[in-house]
Amino acid sequence: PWTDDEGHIRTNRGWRVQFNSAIGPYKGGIRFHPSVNQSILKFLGFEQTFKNSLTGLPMGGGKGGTNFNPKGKSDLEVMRFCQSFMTELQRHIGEDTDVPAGDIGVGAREIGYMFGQYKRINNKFVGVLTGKGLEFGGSKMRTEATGYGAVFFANNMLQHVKDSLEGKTVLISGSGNVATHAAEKILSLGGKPITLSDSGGFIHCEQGFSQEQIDWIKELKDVKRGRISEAAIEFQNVSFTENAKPWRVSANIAIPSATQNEISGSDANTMIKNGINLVAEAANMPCDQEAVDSFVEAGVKFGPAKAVNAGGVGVSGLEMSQNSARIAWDSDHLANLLETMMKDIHNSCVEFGESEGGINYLQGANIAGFVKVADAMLAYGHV
Ligand code: NDP
Ligand code: 2IT
Repeated sequence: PWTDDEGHIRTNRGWRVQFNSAIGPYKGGIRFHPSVNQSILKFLGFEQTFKNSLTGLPMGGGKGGTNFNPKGKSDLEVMRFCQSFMTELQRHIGEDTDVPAGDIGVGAREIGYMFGQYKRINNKFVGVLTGKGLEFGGSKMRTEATGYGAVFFANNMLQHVKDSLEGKTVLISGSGNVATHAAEKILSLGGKPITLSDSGGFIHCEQGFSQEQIDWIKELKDVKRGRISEAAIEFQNVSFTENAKPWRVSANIAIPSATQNEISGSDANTMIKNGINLVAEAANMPCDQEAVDSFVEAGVKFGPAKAVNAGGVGVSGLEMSQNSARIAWDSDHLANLLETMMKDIHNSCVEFGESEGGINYLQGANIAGFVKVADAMLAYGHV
């Protein structure tokens, strides 16, 4: 329960799914979105278990969330909701038990309110959440990690077949944390991010978004909490298409970065016809099963979410290490660790995914992630 600005008491449901702790404390994000239910959090917790295993760090899998809709809420309403949510959640989590982080609708602001409430109640300053502000135990590079990591992974896939990002056009969906940082890294590695979106529609810039435009969009989303359509009013070379996804635009690469099931089988067939030959899932399971099957059958290089977006939780793991040791590493060091981690994950996918038609990244990521968790569970015996 939380109190809105008119003084009315409102109620939302919240959950935490603690899926598997065989190789470390439960670890995974918290999502604030009206579509959240227990079923969605269970699939996310399941996937998180194997993703976290792929990072090579000691983290189990979990996921949490609520059907609270942060859109249109004031700062104080969000604060009161976060405090109420943490008042319940705090008894279930801990730096060695379960360490939540951000996800859709949960960024630095929400983590700050939740960490503050945990600290207030427990009188302990510990790394119980990741994605914290840099002033109070957050790690450099965590904000950028998921989007940057996804692009490093896509780049590794290209380099494996002696190709590169240079000059490639890239469709990106979403315009939040993951999407904007993916766009930024694509640009810095010589590619052209040409679309971004939100739940209202998508924007398209034929020559590719500039860093200045990406910065403007970050500010629009993070600070002004505006809509992506506003970018088409601000910039002459940007167009907006209402109530549509970017998948009909011709390009070389797609990096879906908004939400689950955002690419259907028929979207996939359109994308294949229009020349997409690499898909890297930066969101969690953005391609539905038919879409995955279509891409794999058509020989499109397909990077699955649990490998592609593991850089986010990977740097969360590094935030936990820094918190435990009470130290703070610099950006260059963390950027190197992230890049190396993504390379190692790519190598694991290659090792377990080798097949006649090239690398099957789906198989590679599933097997590589599973083996360690299964071995640990067997080693523990049973009671
Ligand atoms: P944000 O809340 O920062 O941004 C989400 C973006 O996706 C917004 O543009 C939002 O538009 C759009 N979106 C969300 N839900 C829907 C929907 N149902 N239909 C259409 N558009 C939607 O979230 P993140 O960038 O953090 O997360 C994006 C994806 O990446 C998620 O799948 C998340 O699980 C995954 N992920 C995130 C990580 C992280 O570190 N943050 C780590 C690994 C994976 P609108 O504002 O209109 O809702
Ligand atoms: O889906 C994910 O991997 C995340 N939302 C990040 C989880 C984390 O603990 O950093």
